[in-house]
Amino acid sequence: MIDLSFLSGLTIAVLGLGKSGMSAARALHAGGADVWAWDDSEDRRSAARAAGIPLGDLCTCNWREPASLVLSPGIPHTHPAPHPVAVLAKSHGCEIIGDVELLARAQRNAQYIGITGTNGKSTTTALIAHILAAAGRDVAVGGNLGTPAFDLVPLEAGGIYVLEMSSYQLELTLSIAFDVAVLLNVSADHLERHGGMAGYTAAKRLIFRNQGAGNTAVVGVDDEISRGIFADLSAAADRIVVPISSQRACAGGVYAPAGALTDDSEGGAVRILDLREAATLPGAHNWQNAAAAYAASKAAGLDPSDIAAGLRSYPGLPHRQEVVAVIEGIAYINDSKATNVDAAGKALACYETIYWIAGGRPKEGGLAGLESWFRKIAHAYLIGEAEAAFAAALDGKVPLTRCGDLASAVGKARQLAEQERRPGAVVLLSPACASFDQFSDFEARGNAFRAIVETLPGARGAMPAHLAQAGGSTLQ
Ligand code: UMA
Repeated sequence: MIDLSFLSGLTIAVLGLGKSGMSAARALHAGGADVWAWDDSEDRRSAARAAGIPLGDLCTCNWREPASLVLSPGIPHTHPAPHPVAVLAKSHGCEIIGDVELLARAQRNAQYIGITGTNGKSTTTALIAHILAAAGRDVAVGGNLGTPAFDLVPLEAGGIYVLEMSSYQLELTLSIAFDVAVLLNVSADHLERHGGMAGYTAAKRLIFRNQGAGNTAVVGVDDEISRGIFADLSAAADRIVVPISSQRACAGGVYAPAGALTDDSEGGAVRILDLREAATLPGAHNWQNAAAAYAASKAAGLDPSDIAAGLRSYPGLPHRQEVVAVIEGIAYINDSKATNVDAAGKALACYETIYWIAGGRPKEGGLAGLESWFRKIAHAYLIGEAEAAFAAALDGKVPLTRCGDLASAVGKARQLAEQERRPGAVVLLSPACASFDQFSDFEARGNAFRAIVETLPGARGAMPAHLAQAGGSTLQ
């Protein structure tokens, strides 16, 4: 456990006893802090009590005592309305911080790589950690990715924390200077929580806060907002700034148009790898992730050849275009994490003949924006609350079957795919919907898909060639 004994004797309030809050409260209690923990849910408070965490009602306590309020990232402290406890803390001058801030104060000798962006940050985080670990570096990976800061191991000097940072977490991380900070892209998300696009962008920008000489900023330049941030950081000239792109060559940067990963960061473009060889990184969105991971790993001191080896051996993340089986030459792909149209479009872009399982609890806008991929869809299998609306949207454009549930959809997709035997066929679960109508979360939905596929008759085969080349266009 990470040692927090430097806080021994201090009163620390902890609000939110989910994953991150429980983990922080435990570490604080073990370190000798006087912990006042609270959660608005009685169930969570009971679980904390059972785990020996001292509770204190933070709405009625004496706010002159706590030195800090450790707030869970999901709890608002500004927009749409601050939690009453955050208001009390602020009015008494008590700092409001998150678990990553505490980690940085506790583990001062470690290095930190932080990754943010609207899309791709989990993959990029996992990819960087994989590349560093495969090259023999001492790494701990977590943050928004799922493992809270205080479930990570303590690292000696030379060890590297690789942390996925959400906009929520960045607002609660005050003093950290990331040795390497990565911003992949910015598009509209979590707007209610940040009071609009300007607030969301400002939160994302915090990944670069406190950086200085010797630190590296890796910045995507494929969207306008990130390009603006890149221009600002470059103009400030107070740190190393590396642009990355999946779309075009960028001077002094790392880029991968058509999957051709190229390093131009040292003056002179050097071809590193054809990313179409990296079967677990299909599509242009993953080529941006790979370019960012390359730039970050190089900034952390790795050789290009070690980074290329790590990119090749990356096993992929569950529920993100995860190939769960190959049966009769047909790949079954679990992309349950695609809970919106944007994410589903990225997966649809990667394959040529798609037996597409979609639906669940629909998001605003339905399937709008996916029209350009309809030509690749051999047949759509619709499930969940979105079934009727998606059927109406696809009617006359894509052959479809209303299936009700996932098991029926997989069964019907398999039957037709095996009957048609079209080249490059994939059965793709990429729902473009939330899962909550039929599952507890996207992971439960993806696990259910995997379980259903694993019961299908037929042996697992080798990765078909069309998957190794997903993303498609010819390397120039
Ligand atoms: N709670 C209150 N009062 C409130 C609201 C919540 O007491 O007004 C309590 C809840 O009862 C619950 C706890 O707060 O017990 C939940 O806290 P939380 O929502 O911060 O969730 P954690 O379980 O601590 O998980 C958090 C991240 N969750 C969010 O940011 C919403 C996880 O990111 C992260 O993996 C985890 O810490 C470990 O670092 C998840 C996420 O959805 C994956 N992130 C968002 C995203 O990716 O879009 C930002």
